[in-house]
Amino acid sequence: MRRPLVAGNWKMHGTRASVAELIKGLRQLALPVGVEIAVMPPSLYLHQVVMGLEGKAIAVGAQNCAVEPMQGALTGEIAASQLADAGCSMVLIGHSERRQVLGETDAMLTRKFAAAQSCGLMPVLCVGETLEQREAGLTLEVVARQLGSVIEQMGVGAFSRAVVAYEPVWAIGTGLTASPEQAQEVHAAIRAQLRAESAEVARGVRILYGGSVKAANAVELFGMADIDGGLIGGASLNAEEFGAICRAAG
Ligand code: G2H
Repeated sequence: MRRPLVAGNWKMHGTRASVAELIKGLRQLALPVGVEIAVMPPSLYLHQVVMGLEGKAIAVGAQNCAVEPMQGALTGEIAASQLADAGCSMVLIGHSERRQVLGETDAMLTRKFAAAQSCGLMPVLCVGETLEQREAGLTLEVVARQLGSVIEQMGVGAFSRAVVAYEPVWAIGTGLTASPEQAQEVHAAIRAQLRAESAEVARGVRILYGGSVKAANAVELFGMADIDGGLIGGASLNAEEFGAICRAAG
C-alpha cells in the first residue's frame, strides 16, 4: 500500500524566532506511525530547521530549486545539489504561486524536476487549474497537460521516485476547499494518466491534495481512494493543527 505523506509548505512565512517556536512545537508532537511527514521552510531557514528537527521523524524539503542541478553562476538561485547538501530530501516543483506569479513554465519545471532527481531529491510536482479553467470545464485537460509535459520528457518511470500534488488554484489560501469528491475525480484522472503508461508506477505513486486543508476537513479528504495525503499551507504554521492533520492521514 502507499504510505501517506503530509508535507507542510511554509511558503514565504517566518523569522528566525517564529521558526524556532515552530520547531519547538513540532518536536513535541506525537506523530502517527506509517505516515511520512515533511516540512518545507523558506530556503533561508532550511539549515535551522534541519538542525532543529534532528532525531525527529520529520523530513525537510525545499519549495523550489534551480533548473541547473549543480552549483555555479546563477545569481539568486539554489541548486538541487546544495539543497541535498543542506539536508533536504524533497523539493516542491511548480507550486501554482510560482507558475502564476513568477511565470514558471512546464518546460522550466521539467528541468527542475530532472535536476532534483539527479541529486537524489524527491520532486513533489504541483498541478492544478484556475477557477476560470474549472468553470470552462478544462480542469482535467489542464492537469493532464501539466503532468504530461513531465511524463513526456522524463518517462513515466520518473514517477516511481516522485510525488504529485493536486492543488486547485481557486482553493489555495482562500478558505475554499475542493470537496472530497471533486478532489477524488482529479486524483483518479492523474492516476489513470500514469496507468496508461505503467500500471506499476500508477499503483505506487502518491498523489497529495492541497488547498486550504485543515484538521477539520483532513479526515474526509484523506479518506478518498486516490488521495494519499496532503500539501498543507497556512495550517502547517501551527504545530498542533499540523500534528492533527498528520494524524488524520494515519
Ligand atoms: C496550497 C496550500 C499548500 P493552503 O498552496 O501548498 O496552501 O493550505 O494555505 O491553501
